[in-house]
Amino acid sequence: MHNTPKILVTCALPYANGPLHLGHMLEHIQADIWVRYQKMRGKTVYFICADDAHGTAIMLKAQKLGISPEIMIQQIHKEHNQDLKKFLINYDNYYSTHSIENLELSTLIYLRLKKRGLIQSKLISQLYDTEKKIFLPDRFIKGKCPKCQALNQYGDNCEICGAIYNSTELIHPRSTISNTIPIIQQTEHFFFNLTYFTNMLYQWIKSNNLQTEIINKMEEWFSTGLKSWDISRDEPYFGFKLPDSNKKYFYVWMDAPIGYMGTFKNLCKKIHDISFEEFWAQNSKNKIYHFIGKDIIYFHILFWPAILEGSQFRKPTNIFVHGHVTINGRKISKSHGTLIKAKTYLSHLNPETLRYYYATKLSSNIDDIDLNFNELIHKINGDIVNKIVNLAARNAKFINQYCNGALSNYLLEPIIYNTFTTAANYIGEAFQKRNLNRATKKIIQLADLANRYIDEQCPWKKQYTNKKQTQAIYSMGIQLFRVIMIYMKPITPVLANNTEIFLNTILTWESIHKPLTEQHYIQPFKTLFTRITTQEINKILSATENN
Ligand code: NOT
Ligand code: ZN
Repeated sequence: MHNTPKILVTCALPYANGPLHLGHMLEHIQADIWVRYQKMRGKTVYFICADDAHGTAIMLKAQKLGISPEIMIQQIHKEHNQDLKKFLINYDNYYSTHSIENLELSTLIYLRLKKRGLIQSKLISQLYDTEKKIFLPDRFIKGKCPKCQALNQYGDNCEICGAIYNSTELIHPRSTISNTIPIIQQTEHFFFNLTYFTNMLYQWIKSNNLQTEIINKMEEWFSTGLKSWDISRDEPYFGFKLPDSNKKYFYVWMDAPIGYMGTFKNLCKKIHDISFEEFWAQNSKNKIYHFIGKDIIYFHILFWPAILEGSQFRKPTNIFVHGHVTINGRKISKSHGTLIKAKTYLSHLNPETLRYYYATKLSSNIDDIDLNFNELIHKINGDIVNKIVNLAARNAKFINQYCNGALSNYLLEPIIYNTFTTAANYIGEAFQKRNLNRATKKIIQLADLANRYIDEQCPWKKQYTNKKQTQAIYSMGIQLFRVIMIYMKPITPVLANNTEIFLNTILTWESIHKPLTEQHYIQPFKTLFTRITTQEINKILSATENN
């Protein structure tokens, strides 16, 4: 056993009530690239995710489809899993929160919290749909804003004036499930005492190197004070029952983060050299990182660490937050025609196009990221096809045709080669810190440099006069291409694998400093990447409109 800490990486758990779309894919791609980079640097990493399978929305969706929620979440799980695989997201386990492991852990955690007096019951008033016989979650209620009188606002906040209120304050509320007027009814709920953890959380956040934007946000929350958190829901509900009540369920947001642990626990059953405790025990030296979007920070930097602390488990090492995706400048929504399914994208374009495109836009800040399809075409055809892959094509031609695939056994331009290898520090740090935009920019600068070098050598004018020299120039081009592809490997793993076949070598980070100069033969060049066309983009967009 060695002592370097192992790493557990998670993405937010997608809801099991609809298909994955390109907004989801940003996070899975960001995390997958980071994980692949860590593995290239010799780290042991476990990468997990799951479907978030509980809650009223999922129950109602299944009802609408006329199937049981169990069947629905199974079908959706299968689809999510397939989409993720096709986008080359390399999960060690893609599981579900509706699992035995999660039930056991949720129960254990709840009982530990209860034993420490951290769970209190309170009577609260909620809107109740008498026709559907269900307490209404805020998003299934619409009414007039109590503050600005705007019509058609949801039960928790007003999209027009920004007011935050209780659904019982809404004027003329209406259930969007049955379209009837709900009544106010009292019910007993269970609350987790978040306030108790105020100091611990403040210290934890301050000492954990979170992104600055997150720290600012959090200061805001602390200044208004942390309140108890309602962790129970009434029946009918799809989820886990509280261990001490026959009629109350865990709120989906309670068992969702515990789903990270449940998924890991399930992985431990499949892989025998890891144990649950070595990651989740309070004294664990291993690292846990959660990749999430900025809409769910509250859950991850307040509730989750408090729940873990309260139940004697370790807290995450860090939370990596990204911004939201907009598509051609617009928010992702079905009504805007911007909800592009992962599957639709996959049926027209190579997944590595999106992986690369997102990489060029991703950084460690939480700004939103616009997916612009013109820019996508431009970047794929300009950077990957014209600059990177073409570098291989133009240099391989002579080597294949006149040298039997043999590269020169020396480096013609060690100084240029050196420029490429010293970039490893900069690019490595950019990967490490999730500044993928910097990494790709540097990679493309190197590709420009390599192409310019080949242009300047103009070897085609000399090729028959001095074959050895020409071979050395073209070999130089191949050597530089190889280094570029090592840097690209976490982003475009299939392109990297095909490059490995073409170059007869494995692209490893350590081999950056070892050019292929010892009697090395390459394979005949085959197309490594195809251009994107506007027709393909139009097909994606029109399939989306007809959704
Ligand atoms: N299903 C949620 C969402 O926003 C994410 C749950 C992430 C897991 O899509 N939990 N926590 N905390
Ligand atoms: Zn309002």
